[in-house]
Amino acid sequence: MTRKLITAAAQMGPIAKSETRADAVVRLLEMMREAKGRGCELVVFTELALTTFFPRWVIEDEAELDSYYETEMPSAATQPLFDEAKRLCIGFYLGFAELVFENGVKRRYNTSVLVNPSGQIIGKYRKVHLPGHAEPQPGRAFQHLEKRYFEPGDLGFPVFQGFGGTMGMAICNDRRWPETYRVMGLQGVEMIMLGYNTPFGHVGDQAMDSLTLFHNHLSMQAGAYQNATWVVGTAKCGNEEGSPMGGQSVIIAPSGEIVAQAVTVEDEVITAACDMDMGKLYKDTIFDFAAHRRPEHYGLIVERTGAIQPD
Ligand code: CDT
Repeated sequence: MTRKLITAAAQMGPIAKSETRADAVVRLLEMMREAKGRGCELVVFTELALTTFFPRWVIEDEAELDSYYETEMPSAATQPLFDEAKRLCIGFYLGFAELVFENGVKRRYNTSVLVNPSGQIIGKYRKVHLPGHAEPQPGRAFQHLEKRYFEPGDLGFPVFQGFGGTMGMAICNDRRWPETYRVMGLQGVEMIMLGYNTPFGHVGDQAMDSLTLFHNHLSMQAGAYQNATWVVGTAKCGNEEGSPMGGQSVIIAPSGEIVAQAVTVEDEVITAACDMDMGKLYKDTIFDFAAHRRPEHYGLIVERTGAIQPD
């Protein structure tokens, strides 16, 4: 019996600064219902799906900054997502800014949760690879202050049993780092879900900026293939408060092939029937880690070349 998981990536167009949580949730609910209508059991929303991408601005006022974060999940504003998921019997991945007090210390994370079709949170991930900078950079039309507004996640890259498989989460910039996929690959991950907000022009180098969409797919397709896993990448995109962001949300098979791709930079649901057994073909052959990986030799190579020691 094959394990088919019909999955949606629910891409979001821009969220204006003036839009409320309730406005965003209405859009997410609409896409959740569309996904269910197409037979999906799982819908993958984007990174920071409840607000505009606020790290583009310097926000000095703490109360204003706090207003972009969730202090509880679910909250009154997000409860409708959980209720509708339960009613429709569909799970979801949701990215949001998280504010918690730990031992009296205020902590901020860029977080995602995985919710099962009963409306219960079965997994939580906090973004590890925070891009951009902590201090505003002069001359930029838009900042990228994730290092100012978040601290690196402290939960590692765990995997979760759910949806008939082994599920993992990542967030945006994580997708560019092979370690993200490999740490979950070593735990047998079968589907990695991730959301992203990727502004054009963030590097300031024309040649690299023109490759933004290519690098988006390149990293996710490589991560999928090299770890024999499905990857679902969901964008927030379009022109958000004057900052254009890349779309092209995708569902990628363990072969590295794109099986579904968004064609707009607006709210758009794409779906695929993901065979969760497909990764086994690769895990048992070309990427049989036990048979072919040689971690004991990586250190020797590093020592001989005088490069840095492996972790
Ligand atoms: N949200 C996020 O991580 N965005 C980054 C932008 C590039 S770094 C300024 C990304 O990797 O897509």
